[in-house]
Amino acid sequence: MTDIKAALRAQRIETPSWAYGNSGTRFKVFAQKGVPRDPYEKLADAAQVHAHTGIAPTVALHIPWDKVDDYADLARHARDLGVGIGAINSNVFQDDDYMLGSVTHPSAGVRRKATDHLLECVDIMDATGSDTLKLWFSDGLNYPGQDDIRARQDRLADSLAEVYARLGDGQRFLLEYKLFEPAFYATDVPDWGTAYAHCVKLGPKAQVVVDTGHHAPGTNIEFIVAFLLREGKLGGFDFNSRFYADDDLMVGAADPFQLFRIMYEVVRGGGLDPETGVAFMLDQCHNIEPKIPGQIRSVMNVQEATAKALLVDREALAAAQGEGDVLGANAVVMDAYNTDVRPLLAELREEMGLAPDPMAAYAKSGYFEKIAAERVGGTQAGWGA
Ligand code: LRH
Ligand code: MN
Ligand code: MN
Repeated sequence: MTDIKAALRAQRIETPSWAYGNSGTRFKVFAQKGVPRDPYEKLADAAQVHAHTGIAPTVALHIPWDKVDDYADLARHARDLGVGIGAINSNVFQDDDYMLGSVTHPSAGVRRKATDHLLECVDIMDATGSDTLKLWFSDGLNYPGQDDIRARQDRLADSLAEVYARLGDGQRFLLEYKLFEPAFYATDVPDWGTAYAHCVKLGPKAQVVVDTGHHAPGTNIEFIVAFLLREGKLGGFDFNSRFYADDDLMVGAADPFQLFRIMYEVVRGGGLDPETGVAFMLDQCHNIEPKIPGQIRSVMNVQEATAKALLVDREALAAAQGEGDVLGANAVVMDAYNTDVRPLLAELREEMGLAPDPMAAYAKSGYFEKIAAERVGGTQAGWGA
């Protein structure tokens, strides 16, 4: 149990700046009280999540949603709040120029603009001390024949190579794949295989990020995780839940069993060891639920799944597997999944000097009442407008 607690204490879960701003669907963005008016206030809210969970010490930025004049100053502000800047997320999808793509666009001028933005994101990594650039491309096609699928792969490879060459020591990029949306016929980085192939060609500073919402229904995500981890190419996760498409709901809400299975493969592959660099990031939007508690709940959901994964009796499992004991092996896994880990986590938090129930502690803290009174005219997260 001491080992399990040590592993849980060492786990780090990164929250996204865009989870704190107003968001919605393409039908409606619902404004909530007290939402941040600028990136500085988003960091203050993220610091609350860390204060109550103890395991969320970094915040991902999204450029230009989190554009500021002085990024070093933003990083200093984060440090003052007890948090740090995590992954820098690029945005080459919210400009009229990108209607037909960004780095895969048929026009060299648009491709230049997109790649320049990615390079600017590396400058921001330098200024903030972030070690991770996250690349997601909305590039794709709506109709057969619209553009040359193969040429678009060449253009993608050229841009990635340029960005890769710009990375400094200790910096990396994570390439995110997504099955569909906004493109409906063909996406240029649609799956882990495409992302993996580009990353392998580039080298060790390029890895794949698995956004749990970016797969076809029924996809065995834990298999992808096991495979990428084995190859040293699992850069991290964008955690969220989906029922139908890229729903961006709270991780572990739709399918806690899937989250457990994913976390078991992480544990099995050694991915909880910080040395492996596997980043546990949330990529969610809280459209109808309050944002800070939504993030706290999500961090707790990942932590619960991790605790259950750590509880799997690996020796008993290996023995059952070795004997071909199908039901016995399955029972070992299900025993861990069916364990209520909440008392263990409450105990751990008390050992860490935290309140045992982060949701209740936040509700009691008065922080929401304070920001609701102080902040007027909070900004939109940038997503879902
Ligand atoms: C789009 C997306 C992607 C990015 C995020 C900002 O699907 O969810 O996962 O990481 O927007
Ligand atoms: Mn994502
Ligand atoms: Mn997404």
